[in-house]
Amino acid sequence: MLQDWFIEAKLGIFIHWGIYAVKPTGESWPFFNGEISYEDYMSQMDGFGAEKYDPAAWAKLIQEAGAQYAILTTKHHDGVALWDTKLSDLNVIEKCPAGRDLIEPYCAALREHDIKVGLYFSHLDWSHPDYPSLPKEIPEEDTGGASKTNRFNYQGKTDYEAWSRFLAFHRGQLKELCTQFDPDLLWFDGDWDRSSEEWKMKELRDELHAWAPGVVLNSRMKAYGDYSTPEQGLPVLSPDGEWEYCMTMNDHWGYMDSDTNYKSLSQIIRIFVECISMGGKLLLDIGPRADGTIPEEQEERLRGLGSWIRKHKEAAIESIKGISRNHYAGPSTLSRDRKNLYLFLFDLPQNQIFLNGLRNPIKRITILGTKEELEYKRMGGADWLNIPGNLWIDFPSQFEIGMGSVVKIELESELDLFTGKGGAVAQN
Ligand code: FHN
Repeated sequence: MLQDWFIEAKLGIFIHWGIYAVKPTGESWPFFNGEISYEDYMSQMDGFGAEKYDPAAWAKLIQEAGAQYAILTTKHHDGVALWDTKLSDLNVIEKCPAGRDLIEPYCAALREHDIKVGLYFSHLDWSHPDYPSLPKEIPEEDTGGASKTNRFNYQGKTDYEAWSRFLAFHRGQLKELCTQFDPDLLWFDGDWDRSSEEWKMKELRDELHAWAPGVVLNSRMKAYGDYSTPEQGLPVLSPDGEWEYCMTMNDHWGYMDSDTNYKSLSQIIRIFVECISMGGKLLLDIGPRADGTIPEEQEERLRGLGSWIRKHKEAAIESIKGISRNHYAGPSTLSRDRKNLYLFLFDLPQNQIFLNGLRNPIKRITILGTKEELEYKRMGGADWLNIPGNLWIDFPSQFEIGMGSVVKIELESELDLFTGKGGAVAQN
């Protein structure tokens, strides 16, 4: 169920960590798509040692990034559990040099740093013998030389005896996660294969709340989640209700040494601001190496984002969604009491900053984090119709191009905007 901490949160850190970081191959999909054989993919278990895993350092970095919560993969579609599950020997304790539970220390470290604990769990499990799958011939040219029959692609009818055994396993692992780690949030994935009825999602919601009272559930439980999870494509319009946009820093969720296509810090800040201006939050992904270290490019971006957030905290974290882009042609937020309006500037204005439809008298306009006051002038308007003029704001002398500056407009009263179609318009 939704909690105040989640509604007020603005930034989460997503962590995709698993055996797929060893070669690396990318998470689960390479064997599903026949790019490599299942055996080849799973051989990575021999190299997953978590030798330098330092959850306290992770938690400190997540805190320095300015995040309020984090989500760690406990089991991706490959079925390899990062905790000591008693329901399968496919886990990093029994099959990997890591040889220990990796989830409990993550949860403890986050809690020591006042970061809410999120656990990712894949409903589907491409390693489980009872997960419904029927052999499907895939054309040689589509397999890249891998085995012609990919037992992970299933078509047609499900064996419902196997399915009920799988559901018992699915529930059993979720009960382990809930009762052993008491997560604040469960981030589900992989519900697409079966219907809500086949997953028994309605019953699952009740079971989860019995095992972890108050736990927040993401949308990937068919219709039984608490919030939307748009992924990789930044929404243009705000999804209904609470939502969180999840995004990679480069093009891979898990560690991929060859992937240097990183978004710049300025781009990440801009995407973060676009999310919060629409009332959403950003779940920014990192992919640690098999030894538990975090790629320097990712650590650098997390620290840079945190530094920017600390400088603009009242506009970025202690705020609510902003105003329509019909009023200001850019992202904005409001203070919770609606008496401060924050306009985010990422591009150098050619002349002045333009705001339309603001009725409030203004106390002053400054650049957040500086003492610089900006000159402004209200022009036009139709007082007899209570239609305010336009506000023209001189842009700041010191302007940090790209990293996002914030114009703070302190109002004499709660925000009052004109939202009509104008005054005495000509009647057709
Ligand atoms: O298939 C997964 C994918 O590997 C990755 O974990 C993303 C993260 O949101 N979720 C699924 C694709 O939507």
